[in-house]
Amino acid sequence: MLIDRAEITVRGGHGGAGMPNKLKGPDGGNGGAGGDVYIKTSSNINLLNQFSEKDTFVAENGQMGARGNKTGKDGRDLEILLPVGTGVYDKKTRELIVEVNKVNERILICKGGKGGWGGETAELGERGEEKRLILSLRLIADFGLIGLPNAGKSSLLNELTNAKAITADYPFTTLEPNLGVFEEKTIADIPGLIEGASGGRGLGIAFLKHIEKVTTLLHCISLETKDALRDYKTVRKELSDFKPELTKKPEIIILTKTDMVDAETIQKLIKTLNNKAKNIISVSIHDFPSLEDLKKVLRKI
Ligand SMILES: Nc1nc2c(ncn2[C@@H]2O[C@H](COP(=O)(O)OP(=O)(O)OP(=O)(O)O)[C@@H](O)[C@H]2O)c(=O)[nH]1
Ligand SMILES: [Mg+2]
Repeated sequence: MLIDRAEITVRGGHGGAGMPNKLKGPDGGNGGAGGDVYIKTSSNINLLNQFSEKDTFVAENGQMGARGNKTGKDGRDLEILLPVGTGVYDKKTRELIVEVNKVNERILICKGGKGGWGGETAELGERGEEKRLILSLRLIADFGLIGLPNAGKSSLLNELTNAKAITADYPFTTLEPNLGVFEEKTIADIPGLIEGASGGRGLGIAFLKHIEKVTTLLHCISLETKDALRDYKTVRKELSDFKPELTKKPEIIILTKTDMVDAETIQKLIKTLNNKAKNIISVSIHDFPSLEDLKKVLRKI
């Protein structure tokens, strides 16, 4: 199951206390600094799963100063792995701290506390900074398969990529987005949308956010339908009700299951939809050449 939202608490290490002087002479060392907390970014989209078991992360404290003017050891930094596409929000202020979009970045999230001075006026170390974070993942993909339930989205993902998404002859087979890779481009298979999804119907809006970072929409319409234009408009309306910007993305209409209808019907439908998208293509997972044609179109984008 893809977990795309989590809450965690992170804290830098506390600074170590300074060592007071002994009566005889000035020999109390400073405390060491507490470790910082960093985010390290990764391409593994399943990383938010780790937080269902553990949700508090604390860097190491600095050590206390010692006699002989010895500074205490600094605490070790802590790294938390997060998938690219994660927005990191401060729960208290509700502000976006950072949105991670590149793999292998290291971003400071909480500073560790400074160590206290040792000596005559020896002090305690500073406390490490603490934050409650909301993590919200939106998949980043070159293509996003969208459409009504049962349109054949997951079946196409499986044909185009190495993914092994479950497909079945009933609506809402896909409950979580699936990802696959087609010649170095990522394709996301988004769960089926129905009328009212943006208002919470069906699987609701939980996964609509995953369309936000998709570059090109692959809008699947099953030729089993009685009214392809209506199906098309239903999905487009949900996109625009959720966020109008989604409808500005480049779109390819894919008429699926061509093996279920005759060629004349397909041609008629293509005409009806012609003014809706520049690219309309028809495929069947049982028709190899049609899949090759689809791949050619995807390669050009
Ligand atoms: N005849 C035929 N059946 C197809 C074709 N593509 C998919 N199907 C069947 O249609 C049904 C639905 O396919 P899925 O790929 O699960 O559809 P989906 O759009 O992912 O559905 P949801 O996950 O529920 O939104 C399955 O029984 C598939 O085997 C096709 O080209 N021809
Ligand atoms: Mg599916």
